[in-house]
Amino acid sequence: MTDFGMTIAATDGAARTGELTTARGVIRTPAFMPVGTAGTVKGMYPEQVRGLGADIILGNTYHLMLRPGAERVAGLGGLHVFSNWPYPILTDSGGFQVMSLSGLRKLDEEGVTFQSHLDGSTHRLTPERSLEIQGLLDSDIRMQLDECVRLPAPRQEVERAMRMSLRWAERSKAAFGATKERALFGIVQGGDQPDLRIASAEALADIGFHGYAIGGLAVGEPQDVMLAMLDTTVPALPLDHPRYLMGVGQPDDIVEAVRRGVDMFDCVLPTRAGRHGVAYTRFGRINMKNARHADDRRPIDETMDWVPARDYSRAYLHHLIKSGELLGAMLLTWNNLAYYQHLMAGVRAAIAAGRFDDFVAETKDGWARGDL
Ligand code: PRF
Repeated sequence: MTDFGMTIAATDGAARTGELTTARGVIRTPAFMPVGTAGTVKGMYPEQVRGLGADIILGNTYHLMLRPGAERVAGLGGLHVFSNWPYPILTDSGGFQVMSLSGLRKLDEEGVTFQSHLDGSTHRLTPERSLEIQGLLDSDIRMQLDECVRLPAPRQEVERAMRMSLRWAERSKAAFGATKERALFGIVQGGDQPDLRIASAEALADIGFHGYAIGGLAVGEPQDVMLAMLDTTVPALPLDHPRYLMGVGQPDDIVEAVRRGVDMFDCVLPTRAGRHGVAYTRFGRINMKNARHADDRRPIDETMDWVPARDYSRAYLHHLIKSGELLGAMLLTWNNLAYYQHLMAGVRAAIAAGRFDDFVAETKDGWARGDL
């Protein structure tokens, strides 16, 4: 397995900033990947997502295999052509979505059989089939199939899932084979058990991957437990490979994970919260559904250089969201993704300038100030 070209330009404590080079483009790290579950970042034009500074987006094996089908996407030229996003795409392997979305499921050593959340039809994922699907989609970064356990869970259950995920990691690497110009990431599991986390990270590093994801967090545990797991896991991972914290998170989770050495993130929060009327801002989250906005002529934040924060009144956004209008969801999604990318740009610049801790303190002061 060749190196995947991660360069680290600067470090500040455990935080790092640099670049990850893929065949379809460079990813500036720390990076936030907007979630494009079904081949679309919901409510956003691809050009617009790119314009906000996203170097990479995420797609889902689980959704795309069910609809429109991986073989169909391959026949149509792959996910990049199909969705008009010619830049890097990371695909998740499906294990987590099977756990969180599908109906009846049966897990065995070989893989997982589950019922589609769309029509109840039966499907099967194995490490080999997941990698085959990710190959048909032709994603740039592919994830091993893993088993993620919701917390809290008994230690023996966490350990069983972690050990099976390691065996699936081996099989995923064999299935990925000698694929050129694409990357495969392993996924650390181990729940809230520090020794299991370290064992998982070390075993994955021995197998050898282009990058290492930290899975099984933000699944019901408090933030201090998640951060403690990062404190123990990250130092057990290779220094010169990207680290990706899956499905995280709130802006505050992201900066705290960067402080501990994480390079990549994805989360549905900015897009999902936008559709539900929540705006992310320098002053924390604003619920635009709240009646206090009904007569407020002010924009969300006129100091920001993106249209939805500057050019629309809170009153109008409130009206759109209350009326269930598409434009309300679109404008708030746009604002939220713009805020997340703005935050990541600030994070990268602060690390490069050696002032990451100050940046985090200032940023948190803003969030704590709240909306006026
Ligand atoms: N595994 C995979 N995808 C994920 C997770 C995981 O543990 C999580 C947990 N936060 C989000 N997405 N494959």
